[in-house]
Amino acid sequence: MSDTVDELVAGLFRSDARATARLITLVEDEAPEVARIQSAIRDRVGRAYRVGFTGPPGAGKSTLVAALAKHWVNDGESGRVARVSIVAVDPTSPFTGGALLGDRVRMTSLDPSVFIRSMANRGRLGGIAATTDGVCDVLDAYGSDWLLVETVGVGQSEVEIAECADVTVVVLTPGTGDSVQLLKAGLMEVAEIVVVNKADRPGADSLVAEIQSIVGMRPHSDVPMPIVSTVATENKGIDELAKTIEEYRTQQVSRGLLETRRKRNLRAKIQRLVEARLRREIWGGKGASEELDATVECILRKEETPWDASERIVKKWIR
Ligand SMILES: Nc1nc2c(ncn2[C@@H]2O[C@H](COP(=O)(O)OP(=O)(O)OP(=O)(O)O)[C@@H](O)[C@H]2O)c(=O)[nH]1
Ligand SMILES: [Mg+2]
Repeated sequence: MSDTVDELVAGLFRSDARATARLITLVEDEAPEVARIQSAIRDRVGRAYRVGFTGPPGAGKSTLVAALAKHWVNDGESGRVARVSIVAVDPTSPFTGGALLGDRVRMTSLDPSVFIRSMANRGRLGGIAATTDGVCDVLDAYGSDWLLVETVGVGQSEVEIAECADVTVVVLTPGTGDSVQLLKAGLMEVAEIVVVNKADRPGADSLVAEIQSIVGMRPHSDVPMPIVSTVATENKGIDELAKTIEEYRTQQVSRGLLETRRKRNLRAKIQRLVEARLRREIWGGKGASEELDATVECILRKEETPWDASERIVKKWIR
């Protein structure tokens, strides 16, 4: 017989990795037990510091995150070994199964006190952010000090992931040409710390200079944005990056900004969940698809405009 949610949560609180993994699977699968899990763990959520990492494919995010995890595990604050959890979100198509496996393999060589979870961004009703957030909550209750969330930043996903994090680190690389474009396009919106990884490659210094000039043009650039150069494969710059993140957290806590940030994240989370629920109600119900088809025909026959159709459908739900 399979374990009940209560048994699994008891296991989670004992930091049992197997129970934790099972709970994460339930959250990932958006199982009916999710509501129960959330209320069972809520008192233990909020202690972990959540660091989001985003950037173009292949920038070295996984390598960097693994190096940081090692750093924090070995260099635990207050003499105690820190517990680090990693969530790698793969927002690309199912064809990247190989890359996902690559991540798992590359990271399993880490310390056993590092909990790693890869998840694919497929068919999430509530969107990737809601699921990631739920998984992070479980890992928070597990007792993580550091929660590192990696996602490829190529579109909207990085904005959503930023809403799950206490701080967002954007990872760029020299020599590819797309880094500066991405930064201008949207990554800048979420960047709080920038990493120039693969600094062993030509063009690292000029990339730093370019980033500095872009950062300087931000409308609210009252605080300078930290830019850290790293060579993740050689463990270079990892100590400095860890220190930068720690200082960022200290600043956030002492200025009351962490609380503000978490409130803002929570607002976004509630909105996302409500919207997902409404989408399910409206389009997931019986006959919804047929009604949509019929509406299309009506519009094509010029009997209704798309605007009128949307009004009619919305009015069915808002009374
Ligand atoms: N030269 C050099 N190579 C690096 C560095 N960091 C990572 N790499 C290599 O870059 C490749 C991609 O690294 P990953 O860590 O998988 O990059 P990623 O950003 O996680 O990739 P995706 O998750 O697929 O987007 C690997 O072959 C790494 O060994 C670095 O600092 N210098
Ligand atoms: Mg990766």
